[in-house]
Order: sequence, then structure tokens, then C-alpha cells
Amino acid sequence: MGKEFKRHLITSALPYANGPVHIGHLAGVYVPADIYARFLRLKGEDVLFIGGSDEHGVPITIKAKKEGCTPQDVVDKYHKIIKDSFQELGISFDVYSRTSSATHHKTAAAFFKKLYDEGKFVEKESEQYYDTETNTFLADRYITGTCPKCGAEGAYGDQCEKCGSTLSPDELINPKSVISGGELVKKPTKHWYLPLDQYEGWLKEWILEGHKEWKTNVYGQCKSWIDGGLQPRAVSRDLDWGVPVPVEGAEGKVLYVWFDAPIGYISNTIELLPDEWEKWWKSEDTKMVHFIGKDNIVFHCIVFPSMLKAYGDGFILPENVPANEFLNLEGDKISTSRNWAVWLHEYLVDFPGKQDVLRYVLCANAPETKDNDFTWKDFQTRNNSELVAIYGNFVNRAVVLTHKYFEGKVPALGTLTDTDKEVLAEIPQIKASLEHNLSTYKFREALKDAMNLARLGNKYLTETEPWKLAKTDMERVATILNISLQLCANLAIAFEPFLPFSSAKLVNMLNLQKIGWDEFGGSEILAAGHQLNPAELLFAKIEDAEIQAQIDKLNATKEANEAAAAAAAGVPAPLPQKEECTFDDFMKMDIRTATVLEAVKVPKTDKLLKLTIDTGIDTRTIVSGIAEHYTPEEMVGKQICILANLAPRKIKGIESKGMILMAKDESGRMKFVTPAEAVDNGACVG
Ligand code: B3M
Ligand code: ZN
Repeated sequence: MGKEFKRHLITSALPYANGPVHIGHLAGVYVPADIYARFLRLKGEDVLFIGGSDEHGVPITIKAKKEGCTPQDVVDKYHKIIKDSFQELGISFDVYSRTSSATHHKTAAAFFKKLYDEGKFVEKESEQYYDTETNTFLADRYITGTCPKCGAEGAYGDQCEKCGSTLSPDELINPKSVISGGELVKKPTKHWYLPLDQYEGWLKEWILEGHKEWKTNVYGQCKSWIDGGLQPRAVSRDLDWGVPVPVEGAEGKVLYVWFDAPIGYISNTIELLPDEWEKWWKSEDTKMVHFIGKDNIVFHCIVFPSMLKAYGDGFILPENVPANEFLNLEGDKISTSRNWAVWLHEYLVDFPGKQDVLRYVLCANAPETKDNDFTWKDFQTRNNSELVAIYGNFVNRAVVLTHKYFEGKVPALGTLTDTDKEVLAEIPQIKASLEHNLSTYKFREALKDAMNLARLGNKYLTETEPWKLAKTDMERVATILNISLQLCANLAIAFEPFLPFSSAKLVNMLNLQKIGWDEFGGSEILAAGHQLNPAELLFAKIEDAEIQAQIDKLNATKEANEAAAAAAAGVPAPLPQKEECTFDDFMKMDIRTATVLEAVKVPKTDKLLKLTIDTGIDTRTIVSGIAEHYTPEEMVGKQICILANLAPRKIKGIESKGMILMAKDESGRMKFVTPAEAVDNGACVG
């Protein structure tokens, strides 16, 4: 039997407030965390679910520079967007604060100062790149140069985005400042380091021995970090945005964002419970679980626990860190910079009232053990074939039939058949599986359990067909609907952690005052004679057009990215497609193969050649503006395609009958459109 805990402290990664949240964040972190928090609350547990915005770090200062505003402006904008969209999605934080708050600055500075005063840091002076124009030391991201690995320009001091290599500023060739573009000099600067190497033995014991039950992707990453040998990690930076280092002579230095951010979990708790936060953070009977994405594992399993260990004072450590892998979108990595994402705040506008559909699909496809993919077709299919056709359809039939035959009152149970008994016996079994899966962070499996309960009900109604018995055996109809309504009440509880909005709707339809985990599994939640409220649909079909609009939106993004990449590479973007033409329009054009017999330059022009063409129909003259691309000699004997029935035109006094088909390549050079193999002149092209 596991350790008994009196309360549950649930944290979820603090999203950077330099942009909105997207479905990758939700599937990776916030939907699983919310399912877990709601489940524990349903069970009557004492739960604190902590969220907040992570408002420091270089990406925010870069965004501010790009937008010509201050970092505070950036975080004020996105903190609100993120907080509001989480709320609308039903992510039930008990507190959602932010690391630019005064409470956080005070808490993080005090945390640092205690470790500093107790000599837990290693102080080191090192040579760092300094921008003499802005008089600032530069964080890695602010240094750019030629990648030593692939030679690409515009590599950053921490990474080359072209070849993906992790770099250090010293490796860059010809490093320059991203901010001023100016040359850089090296200057000495002092920073403080958390000596993680000193915690290696303890981490081996605490994680590798003590938490073998952690998810393999998490345990495995911790093991490779520890086995690889831990190095001291800088906990301060030369930046003007962040929590100032509270030490004499540290002007211009702030806490490294990954040092202060996890302390944000503590400061957010202090904001909510100024008088009793320590009960949550310093009692052994608090169970703490961190919900994060895989890129945050080292910070939540190695760095933050070492900080808490160094601080001492009874701080507890996480019991589990069930990190998820990454969610991709339509087969491609989600990317903020390429706008390749489904943004939560945009989804909420495009699909009003469909929060549960997104929660359902993101849980069903959650990247719990490996990266997974979100597609709009799958989103539509799961809504229409699972939520509407099974869960919604079952509930609707049970409630509508009860109104139809029993004036909306729960009918009395009659004699039970074997089928009835089997169905009723199945409910507690499903509950047991659901509870085990939720308790062990297997939310995809847990959602399947809840869906199995809906399938059980749907199958029961479909097989017993009470609507056919209404004329002959109302007692049987009563029993079937009573059992179906008990299933509905169980479904309202089972789905509450996953689909809170439709559960609330169902609870209202069933006219239930409240629901709790203890009632779940029972077959007498609704007493005979209990009055139901009117039926309402839990889910609505999603039409192809709605999905196509989302796919079009992504395709437009893809085209914009390709055009931007082409422009960046100096390649002109392809001309946009012309106005649509009909098949009949196309059939008017008579495109033929032809061969050039003679070619001469048109006098007093640079671009024109006068060509004598054998069209297979006749021999004619076509004047073409290709003299800058081809010499007359190159033209003779060439098989080409022409638009034969173009109305004749006089060009420089020469009658030209037809048009040569050419393609302009990325460098602007004109290329002939010719059949892959020689064909007779006059062959029709269509
Ligand atoms: N701000 C989010 C991320 O890495 C980071 C999490 C902090 S949790 C303390 O995407
Ligand atoms: Zn590179």
C-alpha cells in the first residue's frame, strides 16, 4: 500500500508569457494536470493546483525588442491571453499568477540569498561576450555568427537553427551582437553556480533508487543526465530583465530564468495562501506532482530538487513528474516561430462551446510515452463518431425516452434480466480501472475506460430496444430506462475530470445536486420518481466545412512560411494562382507541339527573336521575348509547345501567330515546356 497523503500539491509548467498557448502545451501539460486535479477533488481530496506565467528570460526580451516595447508590455499582453484562455478551457487552477509579481521577486530573491549566505553557490568569474555599443553582456541568444558545423550564417550562441547543432558562443565564427550588429569583445564577469555535481550521489539515491516507478521517458532522461556527470549550473545572468541578484556588487545581474521560474510555484502558493503555504510545501504528508513537457525534465527532476535540497528547511520533493512527450500538428513539429500551431485562444473563437471536444481529442491523443500527432480530420472523427454517436447519443435517447414514457421521472426498477445484471456489474469494474489509470497518470487509458462506460450504455439500449416494447411491456421499458439513467449518472462522474462542461450539462439534465467519486459505480444514484430536467444535446456534429477552414488556415501558414523562406533565400515567391477558369475555357486553347526551323534576332530590339515554326499544321512566324535567354543558334531544331490558336498580333511590324510556352525558374531564367520525349509536330497538348 502506498504512503498515505493528507493533501495534493499539483504544479504545471509555467508557460513563457511571450506568446499564447497552443495544443502542444495543452496535450503535454495542462489537460493531464487538470484531469488529475479534478479527479482528486471528486474523490474529496485536499488539492492545490498551481499555475502561472513564466515572465523572465531572454526570449521575452527579444520579443520586446522586436515589437519595440518593454518586456513588461510583452508579459502583460500574453499573461492575460494565456490566463483567460486557460480559464475558458476549464483548466481549474486554484491560483494562476506570474513571476513578474512582487511576491515572486521577493520570494525568489530570498531563496537565492539564503543559499548565497550559506555558501551553497560556487562563485566564478569568466570571460563573456560584451557589446560595446549597448554596453551590455550578451546572453547566448543575443550572439550570432557563422555556424562552425554547417557554415550557415545567422547561427545563435546557443544553437544553429539550420543544422540544429547545440553551440556555445565561443564556437561561433565571426560572432556579432544581435542587438547592435556590432563587433563583440570579451570582458570578465562574475556569476554564481549551483554545484549540481555535489548532489549527484543524493540524486542517484532519491531518483534512480527511490523512484523506479517514474515513467520510463522521465526515469531514463534522469539516469542519462546523472550517469553523464552533472556540472555546476549558472544561476545568474547579465540581463536587465528578471529578478535582480540580491548581492552587493551584482548590479546588472538577474537570476537565471530557470532558477527563478520553479520558485514561481512557491510564490504563487504564497500569493494564494500567505498564512498556510508552508503546510503545502513543507509537510511530508503533502504529495507533490509536477506536470511538464519532456524538455523540462532536467529542471524539475534534477535542478529544482537540488535547489530545494540545498535550501533545506523541510521543503518536500516531487513524488512524481509524469512528463509527456511532444504533440505534432498534421505531421509537422508545432512551432511558435513558424506559426505552425493551433492556438488555444483562436480555437475558442472558431469552436465556441466545444472546449470538451478539444480536451477529449488532446487526451485521447496525448503523447504520454511517445510524440504523437494532431490532425483536424481525427478531431472531427472523434467528435462525430465517439462523442456524438456514442456518449451523446446514449444519454439523449435515455433522457428523451424517459420524458416520452414517464414524464421525465426516473421509472421504478422491475425484475432484472441476466443482461441487466451484467451491465450493472460492469460499472464498478470500469470504475476500478478508471481510478487505477487516473492514479497512475495513464490518462489516455482512463479516458478509454470512461468511453467504455458510454459504449456499454449505448449497446444496452440498442440491444434492448425499449421503444419497441412500449406497447407491450412498460415494466420492462421502466427497468431498461432506470438502468440507462443510472449509467448516465455514472457517466457524469466518470467524465467530469476529462469533459467538465458536458458533465455539468448532464448533471443539470439529470437534476443532480452534486456528484462525487463515492457515488460512482452505484446503480441507485437516481431514485425512482426523481424528476429529470429537459433533454439537451451534449455534443454537436462538426461539419467538413469547419474542418476544411482550419486546414486551409494551416495551408496558408505553410505557404506564407515557404514564401518567407524563399524570400530569405533570395528566391522570388511563386506568383499566386490566377482566377479559376472553366473546363470549357481550357478547351478553347489549342496547344500543340512544334519545331523551330529558323531563328533571327529582331533588329533594334534586345529581347525579341523572330522564329519560323513548323507546327505540324503549317509553317508560321512567332515573335518571342527570349533573346536574353537563348541565341538564335540555340533555337534551331528545338521541339517546343505553342499556343497555336492565339489571335495573330503585330510585334515590331512582324505578324506573330501564336505563343511559345515557357517556364521561369527561381533565378528568373526562361525554360521551354517540351514533351519528355520527341513527338510529331502538331500533337495536341491537353
Ligand atoms: N517556462 C516553459 C517551457 O519550457 C517554462 C516552464 C517553467 S516551469 C517552472 O516551455
Ligand atoms: Zn549549423
